[in-house]
Amino acid sequence: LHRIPHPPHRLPLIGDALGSHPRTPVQDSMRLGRRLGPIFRRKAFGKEIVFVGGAALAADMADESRFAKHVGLGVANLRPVAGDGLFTAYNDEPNWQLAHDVLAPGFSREAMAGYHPMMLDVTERLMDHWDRAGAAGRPVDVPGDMTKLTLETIARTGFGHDFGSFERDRPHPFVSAMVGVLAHAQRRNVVPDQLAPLLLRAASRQNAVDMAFLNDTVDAVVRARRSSGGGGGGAGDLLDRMLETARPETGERLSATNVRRQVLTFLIAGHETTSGALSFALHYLARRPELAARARAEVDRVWGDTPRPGYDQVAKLRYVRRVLDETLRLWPTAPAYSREALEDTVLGGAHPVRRGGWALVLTTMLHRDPQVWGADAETFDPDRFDAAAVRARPPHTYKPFGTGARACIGRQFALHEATLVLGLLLRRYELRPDPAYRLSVTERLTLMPEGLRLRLERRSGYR
Ligand code: MNH
Repeated sequence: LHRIPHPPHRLPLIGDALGSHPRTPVQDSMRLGRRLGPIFRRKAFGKEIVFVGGAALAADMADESRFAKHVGLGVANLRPVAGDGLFTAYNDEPNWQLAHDVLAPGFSREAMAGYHPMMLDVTERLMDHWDRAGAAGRPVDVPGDMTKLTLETIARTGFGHDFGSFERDRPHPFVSAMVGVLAHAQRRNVVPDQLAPLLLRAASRQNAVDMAFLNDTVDAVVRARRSSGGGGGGAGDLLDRMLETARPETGERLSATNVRRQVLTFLIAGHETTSGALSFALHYLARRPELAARARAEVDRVWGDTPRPGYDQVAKLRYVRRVLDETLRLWPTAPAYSREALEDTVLGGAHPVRRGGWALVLTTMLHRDPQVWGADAETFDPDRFDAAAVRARPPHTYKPFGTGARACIGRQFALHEATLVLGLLLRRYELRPDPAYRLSVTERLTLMPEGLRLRLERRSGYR
């Protein structure tokens, strides 16, 4: 450990905590990483965390024969609410493999094609809402509206449930409770365990209320399905799979408690990060009209004015997809993941790690490593993802969806949804940024552009 740099002025007890803010741990760590290099450590109140932001080291940690997902920090802090659900399960918990096997077919091509019309319906709801704002000359609240959109999408496609987000002026209470729980889990990382009961007493009480609300919401969704006798939309959605799929060899099914945790996991993991990705993408497109024009020209060329582009039409938007890839490079909305050593090993040929030892991969820094991305790594440039450029890059340098067996199960879902939505929005609107806006990133385990508002102009003659 002594060979890994840390900030120079370490104080007793609070360690390296000075100069960092509990609300911006990722951005503070990025600042440190720029000073301290590809691997560094931060200590506060006796807890020391090793951060990896260099591409070579992150690639070494992607070796599944020596490293695996570590359930720590923010992920571990979500265990009280998400338990052994897919995202928060320990690698050796039997419910991980069982739920993975039961749910993976829910993300197949065929399943996705079944979700596609519902994704279109939800985007049309958003566009009604945006048409009204545009006509009245009112700016739209981008992260707020992207959250409505992505929450409705996962709720309807996965669970046959309608939160009615677009009929509300304020966020659905499910979203407020979720934001509370995520922010609390982040907060617990920076408050020492011994002081948590004291410092976070009121916050813990609120957290318990939020958790109860999330569970009640989920229970109502499951109850409705059980009493309607299953068959949400008839297609066999995620909830049907959770309730009805049995392991062929053993007949084993997910327990009622586990179903509750999976539903909650998917309702949260299935919308929060996609909402951030869409919001950051719209920020960059509004700021860079020449890039928006290029993306829009592609949509016009590929879709024409087909009112409802089909499932297969979405993957044809290659440039729109690159805009998303580049957005998730600069702002991977799940900004870090942890990896632990399966056996005693040496990281990057230089840093001995004991079995069980772990480090946090800071994806935001990995994605800006100048060795891989060049001296202009901080610049938004979708052409970094054209086919030739991708082929020329070493493997394991781009990880917005994590890595290995525990990588994101919803990746195709998120990319399909986000490409479809961006395509529809670009085709219909010109995006006008507020010239005074400066990107401000808020952290609640995930990343989101704070206070982003855009004005819209309907393009004449287009859908
Ligand atoms: Mn998703 C795991 C990022 C969209 C459901 N997701 C992960 C991980 C990352 C991630 C990173 C790995 C975390 C870790 O190693 O600890 N996910 C994203 C991003 C988007 C996203 C950036 C959108 C953009 N995720 C989605 C969607 C769904 C989803 C959409 C569901 C519909 N994600 C999951 C689940 C896991 C996961 C479930 C846990 C998978 C597992 O451990 O088996």
